[in-house]
Amino acid sequence: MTPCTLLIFGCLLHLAVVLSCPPNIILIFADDLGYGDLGCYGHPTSRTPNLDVMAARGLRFTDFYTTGAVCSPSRSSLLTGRFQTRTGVYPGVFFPSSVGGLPLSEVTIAEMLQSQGYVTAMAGKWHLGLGANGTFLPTRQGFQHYLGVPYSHDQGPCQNLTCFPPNTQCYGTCDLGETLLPVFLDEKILQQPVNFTELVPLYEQFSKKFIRKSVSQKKPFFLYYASHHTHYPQFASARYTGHSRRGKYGDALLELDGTVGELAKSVWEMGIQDNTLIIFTSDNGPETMRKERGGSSGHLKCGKSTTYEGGLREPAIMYWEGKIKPGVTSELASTLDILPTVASLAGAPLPKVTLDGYDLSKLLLNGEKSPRSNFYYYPPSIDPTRGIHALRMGKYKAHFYTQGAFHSETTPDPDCHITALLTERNPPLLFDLDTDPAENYNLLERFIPKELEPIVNAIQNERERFLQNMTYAESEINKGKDPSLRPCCNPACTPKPKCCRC
Ligand code: CSN
Ligand code: MG
Repeated sequence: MTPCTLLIFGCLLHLAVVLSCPPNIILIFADDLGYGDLGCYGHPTSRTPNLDVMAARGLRFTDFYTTGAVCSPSRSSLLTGRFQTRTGVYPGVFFPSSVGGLPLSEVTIAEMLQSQGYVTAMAGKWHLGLGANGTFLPTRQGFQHYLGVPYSHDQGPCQNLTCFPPNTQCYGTCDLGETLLPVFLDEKILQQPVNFTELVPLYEQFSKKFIRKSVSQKKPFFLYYASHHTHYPQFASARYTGHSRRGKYGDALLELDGTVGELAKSVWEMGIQDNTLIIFTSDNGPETMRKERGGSSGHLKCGKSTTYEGGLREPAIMYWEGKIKPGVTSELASTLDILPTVASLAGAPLPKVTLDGYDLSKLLLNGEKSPRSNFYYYPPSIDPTRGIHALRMGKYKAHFYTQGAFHSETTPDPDCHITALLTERNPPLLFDLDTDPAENYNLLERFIPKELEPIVNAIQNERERFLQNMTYAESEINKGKDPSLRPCCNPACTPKPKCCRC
C-alpha cells in the first residue's frame, strides 16, 4: 500500500469509528476553584483522591484558561466556544431577576450534540439567565433534562438555610433581598428553598440515572455537571462534612471530588469507560476575599475578577480510558476549545458562527502540539474601548491594563486588592510565564531590552488584530432586572400565595 492509500484507509477507519460510536461526554465544571486547590496541583491539605486518580490516568493541563474572571461570562464561553463579548454575557454576572440571558440564537455544545443524536442533560448551576417563563433555562439551550439551582447559591438568603449537622446555620452573608433559592427540575420548581445537605446526592442520583438510561437506550450522551462547589458559602452533605483537613472549604471540595468519583464509577459500572471522555475544569479563580474559606490560586498571582494568572488559569483534567495517554501537558488550552474539540470527536459540524476555540483532539489523542498559541484576557467589566487587559503569546504575557478586585482581597499582595485601581500600562508589563509564572518580575521595568523588541511588537500587533476582529454584542447583563421575574410559585404548589415563599 502507498502512504496515500494508508492515509485514506486511516481516515475511513476514523470516520467509521466516529460514526458508529461517538463518545459520551461528561463535562464537570467547578465554581471558583483555584489553580492551587487540588491535591494533584500541589495543595498540601486538600483531599481530592478521585480527581488525583483522574489526573494520574488522564491528561493534566498546566496552562489551561477560562475566559471570564467571573461566572456567567466564563460559562457562556464554555458552552458556545465564543468570547463573552460576542454573546453579550458581560459585564459581571446575571441575577435572579435579570431580564437578559445567553441569547437563544447561540449554539451550545448541547444543541450541537443533540442534533447528532446525543441525549443531553445538565445538573447544577446554570447562571446564563432565567427570564420570563424560563426563557433562558438550560432546557431552551439544548439540554433535554435539567436539575439545579439556576444561579449562584449566595444569590438568595442562604444564611437562613441550614447546613449539616442538622440545625447548623450556614456560614456567611448572602443576598437577603433576593427570593429563596429554588431547585428547578426542567422548567418547574422542585424545591424552594433548596436543602443544601441533600443537594449533591440529588444531583448525583439524577446524573447516574441519566447515564444508565442513555446507555440502555444505546444513545451517546452529553452530561454537563456544573457544581456549586467550591463557591462561597461552602456546604457539604453528611457524608463529607468534617472529613477533610481543610475545614469548610475542604469539605465542599471533598464533596465535589466525591461526585467525580461517583460519575467515574457509573461509567465503569456501565462498561463505557473506553467510549467516554470526562473533562474537569473550573469557571474562574478563587475568592481569596473569603480568607480561609476561599480557594487558592497556588503560586499564581491574585484570584477571581482579575486578569492576573490566578483569575483565569485553572486546573483542567481530561480523562478517556485507553484513548488519552496519561500525563501532564503544558500546551496552551482554554474552555473555548472544548466545543470545537467535542465537535471533532463526535463528528458534529461546527456551528456557523465565528468561534474563538481550537480543536484539541490531536493533542488529546495523538499527543500533538496545541493549535492554540495565544490567549486573551478580558476583565469582568468589559469596556470595548479598552478591549482585552492582557495577552499571552507563547510564554510571554503582556498586561495593557491592570486592576485589583474585591474578590481578590486579603492576600498580602496589594496589586490584587480593590485599592489597585484600573491602570493603563504603556509600555505594557511583560512577564515570562515559563521562568516567572507568578508574574513577579516585569521584563520592561526600566526600558525595553533590544532582544525583547520583536516579541513586544508581535504582541502589540496581535492585540490590534484581535481587537479589530472582535465584535461586541449588546450587553445582556445591562438589560437590567425585573423583580417580577424572580423564580417562585411552583405551578403545583398549594395553597397560593402562601406556598410561593417569595
Ligand atoms: S460567581 O460569583 O457567580 O461565581 O461569579 O455569586 O460578580 O457580582 C459574583 N458578582 C454573586 C458571584 C455576584 C456571585 C457576583
Ligand atoms: Mg464562579
